[in-house]
Amino acid sequence: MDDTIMQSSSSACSYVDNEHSRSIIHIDVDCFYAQVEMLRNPELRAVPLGIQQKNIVVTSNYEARNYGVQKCMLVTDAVKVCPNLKLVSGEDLHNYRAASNKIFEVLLTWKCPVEKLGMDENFIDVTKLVEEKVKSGNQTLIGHMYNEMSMECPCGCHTRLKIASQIASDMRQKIYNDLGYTTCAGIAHNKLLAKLVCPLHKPNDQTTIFPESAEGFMSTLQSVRCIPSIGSKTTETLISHNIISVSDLQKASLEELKKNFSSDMAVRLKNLSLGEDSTPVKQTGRPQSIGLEDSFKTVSVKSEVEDKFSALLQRLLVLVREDGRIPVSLRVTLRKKDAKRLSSHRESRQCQISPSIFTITNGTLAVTDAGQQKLMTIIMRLFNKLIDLSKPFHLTLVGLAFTKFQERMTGRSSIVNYLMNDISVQSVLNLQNDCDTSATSMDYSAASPSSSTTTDLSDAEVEPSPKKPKKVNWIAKRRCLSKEEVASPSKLKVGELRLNSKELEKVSELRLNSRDRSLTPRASPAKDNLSDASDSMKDVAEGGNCDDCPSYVDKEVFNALPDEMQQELKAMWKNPSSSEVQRSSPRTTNKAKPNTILKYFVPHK
Ligand code: TTP
Ligand code: MG
Repeated sequence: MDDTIMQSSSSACSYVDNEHSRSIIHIDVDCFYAQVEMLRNPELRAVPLGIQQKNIVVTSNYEARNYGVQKCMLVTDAVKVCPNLKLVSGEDLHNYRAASNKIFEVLLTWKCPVEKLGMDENFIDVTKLVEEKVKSGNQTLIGHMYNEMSMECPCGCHTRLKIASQIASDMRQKIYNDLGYTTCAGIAHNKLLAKLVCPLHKPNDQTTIFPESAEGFMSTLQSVRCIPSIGSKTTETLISHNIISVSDLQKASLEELKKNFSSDMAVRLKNLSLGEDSTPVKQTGRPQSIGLEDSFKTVSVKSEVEDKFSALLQRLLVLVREDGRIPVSLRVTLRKKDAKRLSSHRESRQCQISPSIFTITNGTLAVTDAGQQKLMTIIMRLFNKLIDLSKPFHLTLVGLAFTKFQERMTGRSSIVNYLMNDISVQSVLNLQNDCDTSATSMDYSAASPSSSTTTDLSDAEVEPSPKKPKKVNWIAKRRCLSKEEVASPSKLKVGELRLNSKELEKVSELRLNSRDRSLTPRASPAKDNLSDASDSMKDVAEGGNCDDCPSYVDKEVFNALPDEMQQELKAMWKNPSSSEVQRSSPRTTNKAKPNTILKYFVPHK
């Protein structure tokens, strides 16, 4: 290698020399919704296809794109450019979500960190895998390379990225073989570049970019908005300072940027403009919330809102069943139109819900009709808090989301595993939760600015958390159990999912103040979702058909329990009234009952 090249290449790599160590792949499914529909109905493959949501074609197959049908085109315009466009409704996201999860699962088989981004995109950090393969010898790049003229970099990143391109190709091939979807991939040493080069050769192809091409590639982007982490507000600020293209941003001095942004933000903007991005690929876990939203022109009548929520709830329950976790918090979101100001804004309210609304039958999460009715009552109660019904209102969106979940018990230390046969199990505490009291599944009152599987990801404003009742805080702390406590369930004091009397008092007041009861003609004031747990006590106590042991209890397992616990249980089953949690007169009872083993039992509905 001659000196000039050496100098040039080392200077090209100097600014982030050690940052070339990673190999990142970004995979995006081609015309995702359209492919899902084409796989379901192969006849659609041969025709130009548009996927319609409301009056918009959210995506189209490549056949339709040849006619000029673009993503997010109005249906009327799409039909003009392609009169024989076949339109299929894409409003039910169920199949898309299922396909998205399957693709994610295929990618997980490489045992590298996979970060899901939206429905049809994933980042995969294949750095370690590349390290293993680098010795194997084959360094042929697969697919396209951005800027064939790039010079060799001494850190070895070219070799690594070439190997990453082979892995990307294998991944795309497996997604196609196993599931039938064609995809595009971008390969780079960071997420920003991998994502940005991914669509350069569409469909069904892949592109690799080497680090020294980063700055040049970024300068081709016409708008700063093309950079994924630059949002509309930042774009506005930049434009107001005449920084429009990425090239403008590259030329802007750090000092100039610092005048309008925080120091960190200014540096980040500058780095992004040069194609530098050190953000890690974060392994995607299960969503923190599962939500759905429905937007429309205007709804101003309560019964219509109720219908919208009811329809959303039905769909949401399907998602929750697929997810399998038991929701313990529900959020309602509204977008209100302010006719005077010609603007709209979002407002949300959330509250805890009793896990006993959900049942588990044969391992599947379900909700009875009564449970659904309870959920609707809660939803409309939250709605009533958000809307002053004495005045006219205009809504353009309603949203529902389950925002916190209880993991289902499978661990050996579960009391359920000691006591239950294969029956419906609800309201079971997970003794194996993490001990982060700030955000455990017990911390019901904290609003989580969480992401979700669906449109809930959008710019929903999360309402400030309602103040945590001290009791709940205490409960959350109690959830940090020592190993000994877990091993010896009789010592546990965690069965406090129920509200104490004061809280029950608040609940009944809330109920009395509730402006709408039309949804729950059968629900008596003393019995709503928040007092289910105490109902459960009763159910357990009444459930037995023998003196000592209710029928649903596995006697063999019961016999294996410590004596002390057996005695406690027997005594309580014999004398149910002693175990009934204070629900008969919530307004007059102030003392919390001591913890009892029966608190671990849940109703079998
Ligand atoms: P994209 O990946 O942006 O689009 P696409 O996969 O349909 O097409 P491409 O080949 O260009 O990648 O979005 C993924 C899916 O998200 C898309 O199939 C439909 C849906 N979608 C919306 O619901 N609303 C939108 O505004 C856009 C852009 C997409
Ligand atoms: Mg796509």
